[in-house]
Amino acid sequence: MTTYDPDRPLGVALIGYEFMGRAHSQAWRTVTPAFDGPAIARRVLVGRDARKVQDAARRLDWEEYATDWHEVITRDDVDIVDICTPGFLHAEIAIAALDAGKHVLCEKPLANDTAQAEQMVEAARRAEDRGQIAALGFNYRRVPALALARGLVEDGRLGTVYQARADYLQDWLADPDSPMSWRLRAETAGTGALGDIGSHAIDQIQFLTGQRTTAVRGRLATIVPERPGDDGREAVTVDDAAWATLELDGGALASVEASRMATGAKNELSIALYGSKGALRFDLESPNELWFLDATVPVSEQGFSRILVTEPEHPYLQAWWPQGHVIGWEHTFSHQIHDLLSAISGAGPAFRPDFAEGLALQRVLDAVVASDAADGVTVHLDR
Ligand code: SOE
Repeated sequence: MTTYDPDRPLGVALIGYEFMGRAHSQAWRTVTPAFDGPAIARRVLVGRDARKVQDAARRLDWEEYATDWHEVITRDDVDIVDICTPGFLHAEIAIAALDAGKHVLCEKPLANDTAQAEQMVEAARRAEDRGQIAALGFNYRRVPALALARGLVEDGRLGTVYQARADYLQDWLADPDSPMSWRLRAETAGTGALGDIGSHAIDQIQFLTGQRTTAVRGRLATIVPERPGDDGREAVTVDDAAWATLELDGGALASVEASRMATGAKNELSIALYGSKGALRFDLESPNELWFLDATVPVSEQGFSRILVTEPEHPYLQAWWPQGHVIGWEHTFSHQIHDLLSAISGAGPAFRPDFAEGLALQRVLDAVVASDAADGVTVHLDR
């Protein structure tokens, strides 16, 4: 089991070097110059294709590369295993790494189905008893504007939250000739827009309101049923778009929309919260801005005001540049790693979300699928 020794750098192994692997690599590189915290060593980048992973390790600045994650997770000089693979590999790697005594950071969603997620939570419980951390990477919790929004809700500035909305819209599948990939196959991705980006939207609703989902109605659509594959047209086996309404345990109602076919929307996570004392709005395409309406002032003076979330007083901003010098998407991953390292060293709070929260979210995703299969009926979740 790995125990934290401030005199020894924490060794990191990253599994996966595509889009998310690159984003995490960037964060492992930038976290130390930006934040105080434990020293780290970017030991090894892992991928199946030797030539590609060797090239990626050089470009992304890892000490070594490897093609077999089984060997890497038992290395004595590796303390943290960061999993950026497609979802169908999360469970096997995370469970093995936790059982080998390592801290684990796993990209969202936790798994491709609830059964896998449950096994991961069991492994996490065993590991947590030994002092290890099993962290789940929902990076948008670390957008400073959204962390600020959470703080405003917690401080009661919205009063009772009546309703919430989160839409995550992308358009990279709007062209019906966009090719097949692992993200479009159920056996590798689980679900489509629902799990990939709808999961962020649902996580934000639960994170920002501090409420849990108790009931779900959902619809899924595969708008383009076949796309170009290696051998001609191949069936798409996941959703292109998903819709859900959520009932939350604090009484709020929420709506969620996720689409990869929303023409013109590049990476639009737009969120709104409406409460008895105020309202909030956020759009990821303007990530440094949070819009707040204080409904406790006279109606004649009410209006949404734009908070430029770049002050050193704002969450995570002290680590970066002087006020007004905006930060972006990639920084959310540095914040995530900073929080993980703080939890490991004991300098900060326990890392959230953990695997148990990932399982709870997986149950919401499964409920959307079950509701869609039953023509949109309400699916209730156990508390
Ligand atoms: C692809 O749709 C994707 O990279 C997601 O997998 C990420 O979680 C999201 O942050 C951006 O879009």
